[in-house]
Amino acid sequence: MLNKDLNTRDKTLDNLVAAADQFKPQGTVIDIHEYGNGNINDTFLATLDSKVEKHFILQRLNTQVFRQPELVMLNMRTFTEHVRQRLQSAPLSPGRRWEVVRVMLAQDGQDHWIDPNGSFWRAISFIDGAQSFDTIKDIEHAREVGYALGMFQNLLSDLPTERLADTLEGFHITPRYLLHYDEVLAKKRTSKSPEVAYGLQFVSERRDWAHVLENARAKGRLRLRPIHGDPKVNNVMIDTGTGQAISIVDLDTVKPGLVHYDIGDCLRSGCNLLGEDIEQWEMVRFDPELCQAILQGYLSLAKDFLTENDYDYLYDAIRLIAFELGLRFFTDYLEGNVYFKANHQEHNLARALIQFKLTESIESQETTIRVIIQDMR
Ligand code: GN1
Ligand code: MG
Repeated sequence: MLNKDLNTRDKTLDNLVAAADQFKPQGTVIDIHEYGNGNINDTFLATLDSKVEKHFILQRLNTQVFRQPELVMLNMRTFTEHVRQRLQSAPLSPGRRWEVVRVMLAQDGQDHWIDPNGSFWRAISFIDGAQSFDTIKDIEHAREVGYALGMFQNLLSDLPTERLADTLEGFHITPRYLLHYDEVLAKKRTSKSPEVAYGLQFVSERRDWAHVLENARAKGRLRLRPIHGDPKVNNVMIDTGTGQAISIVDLDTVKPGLVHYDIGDCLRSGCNLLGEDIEQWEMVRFDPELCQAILQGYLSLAKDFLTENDYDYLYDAIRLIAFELGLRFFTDYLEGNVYFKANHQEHNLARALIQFKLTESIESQETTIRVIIQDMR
């Protein structure tokens, strides 16, 4: 039994090294281990015995989620090229640096490698001298997280949306998640634990309002732009020396969308100091001071491209993306954990309750949050 385990582990390691070898720039891979805590893809940090480039990020894409991984790579290359050119032509304010990751090519010149089992691998350059955090450390960090999102969207603001493929249809379109939720419920006889009953009730009380952003888009009040799609706190890289934000990583969901999805996602993640994976879900709350700091950082750049209508929907965006993520986790729990990686059977239920609690906290502070937004217009 032990031998069999060891064999399987060796095999996995062999596979990893084989994948890393496809992309390694120079030198030999001397270490490779799991990295970060993504809910979808498998991410590894590879270390080389080279002085030029010591590390790179190796990822196995989840092709159940990203059905057309080649398009994800195409978007990533379009985006990184665009930003590199923008940074060359319009320098940043003094004392600021901004990094864009590089998509690394495999030995055959492609931007990915498909292994003999059909797994889709890609490699991305590693940003040195920076780190990310799962939760916000202090007000300064909050401002930097907001700044990073403003910078990111600003760098993309002149890229026509037609240049980006829709790599994840329905992503952040809340009514689509509701449709799927209804389908899952229709197929399933749910055991009514108190937590499940709370979730069902929670969703049913908010389902009409959940169309708010898509209705505004349909009426032409909000328009599509290139967005990040997943700007949560731990995707913002902070320079270890200066404490300044220098990049946003995880570019799989860069595609056309509403900037509101990004703002909502950044705030639901940044203003929840307990994080999105804790046991005491009842303690979760939305911190308005952090909200103010993140928005200050964000608007220092975004004020140049946001419209009056955009401001009108900021509060709804904050409330909606927390609700939507709760709905997505809850649906996945009901469906048997088919989308998000789960460490145990109830993991996605626990995650859902955290986001629902956060939504409640946002709702209970609506006036305060609206005043914060109003004061920054
Ligand atoms: C997923 O895998 P990760 O952690 O980068 C998800 C996001 C969620 C996030 C919640 C493609 O992102 O939408 O906000 O989990 N990504 C996708 O932690 O669904
Ligand atoms: Mg992601």
